[in-house]
Amino acid sequence: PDLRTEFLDLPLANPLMNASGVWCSVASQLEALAECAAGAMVTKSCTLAQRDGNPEPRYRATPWGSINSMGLPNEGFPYYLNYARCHDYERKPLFMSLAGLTLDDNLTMVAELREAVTPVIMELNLSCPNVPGKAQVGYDFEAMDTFIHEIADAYDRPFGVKLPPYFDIAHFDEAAAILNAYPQIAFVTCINSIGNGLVIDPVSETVVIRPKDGFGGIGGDFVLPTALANVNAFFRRCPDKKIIGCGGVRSGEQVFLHLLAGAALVQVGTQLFEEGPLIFPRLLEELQAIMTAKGYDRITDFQGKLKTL
Ligand code: RRO
Repeated sequence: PDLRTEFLDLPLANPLMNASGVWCSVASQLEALAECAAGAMVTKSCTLAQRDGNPEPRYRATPWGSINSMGLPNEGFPYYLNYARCHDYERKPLFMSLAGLTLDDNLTMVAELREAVTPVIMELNLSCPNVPGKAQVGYDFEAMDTFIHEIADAYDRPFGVKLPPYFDIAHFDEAAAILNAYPQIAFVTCINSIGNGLVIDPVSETVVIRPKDGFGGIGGDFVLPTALANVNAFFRRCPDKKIIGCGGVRSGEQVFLHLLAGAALVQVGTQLFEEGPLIFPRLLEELQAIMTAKGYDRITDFQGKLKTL
């Protein structure tokens, strides 16, 4: 089967990429992603200035997924912009995730990105759950509309937004209506981690990460049905936008499910953290095996073709 695909008129070898935050914080990791089998890649969400993030331990995997409260540790916007300037775009597209602590910080970064001579694609993170004292913009629809309005005014290229998971049909409707008012929003990435879960170790009777009394964003197997629901909800509601799926991918089967639900590209977070970039050739082989068994020759044969009863 042929795994080649397109995104915003760019050709990709396949629809896989990392989820922002995993394996993309420093140049050595970004270079590994550039060389690996993934069809595209994204940088760690950045702020204007470098940040150390929250105290460790701040990530823990369990057999069913992960919890993290990293707190936006990153090398700062200029570092990732510098990587973006050197990236080999012939090899694969590069996305740059922005997560400024304020709207003004985002506007400053966007103004620089606009002037930068690089085809990097912006993914605006509206859903970081882990900065103490900062509510997620994606859960405050008025703030989200204002944010997007100002960014769209300041940025003259197509861009995307990374959303938190929603759990109510009314919220899917409201979020989609806001996004649909901005033709410049070319894609929507669903989902960020399910915010503020709590993993408890029954033996030690303690939480497993230090920040925020143990509360953190949940990823991995736990989040797959929520991720698929959000992908499909926005796929149905935003016909003029692309959806990037993220959440609960550990084998080719979950990649297949995201594509079926309407994802154009599929990101891998928790399981990439656990396996490293060699996960990508494995996922691609597993996806191809599923396609072969089903008689599908290319991704468009089933992408977005989820059946209802
Ligand atoms: O750095 C983090 O704590 C973090 C971010 Br910015 C995010 O968007 N999602 C997440 O699970 N962790």
